[in-house]
Amino acid sequence: MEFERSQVVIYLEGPRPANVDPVGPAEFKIQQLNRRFSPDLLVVPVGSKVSFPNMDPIFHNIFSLSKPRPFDLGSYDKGETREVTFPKPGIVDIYCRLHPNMAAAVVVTPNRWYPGPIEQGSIAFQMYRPANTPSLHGTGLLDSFARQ
Ligand SMILES: [Cu+2]
Repeated sequence: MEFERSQVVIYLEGPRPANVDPVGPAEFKIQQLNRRFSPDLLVVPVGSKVSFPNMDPIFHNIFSLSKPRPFDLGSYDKGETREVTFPKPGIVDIYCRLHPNMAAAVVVTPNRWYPGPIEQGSIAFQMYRPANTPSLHGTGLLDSFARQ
């Protein structure tokens, strides 16, 4: 199998079963650094909050037109940060109005069962499973998202 994409995200579909230890949404960060998003691919469970600190000595204006979570953070300067919460699963493409070469994506998963982005050539996959949970007997659908 030849990978056409450099990064692939794989996760299990479906809501968290009621008997599984609840792991709530978490907080994440995408920096604007050297006129790039860092990281430029982020996987978060639904409900998570992502902050977008500007580390550059120039303004950035981050926005998305993606259906799960359209937003526009406006222009802001070095040292400032703004936040976005992602209440729906889906893929959110993120850009900067001031720098058309800047692009990132946030993959919002319906649960926490994902291994994070997989580097090119790697097929290894470890499913996240909280402690004290019954084994999950493969009833979930695999979904994936690839980005160049
Ligand atoms: Cu910018």
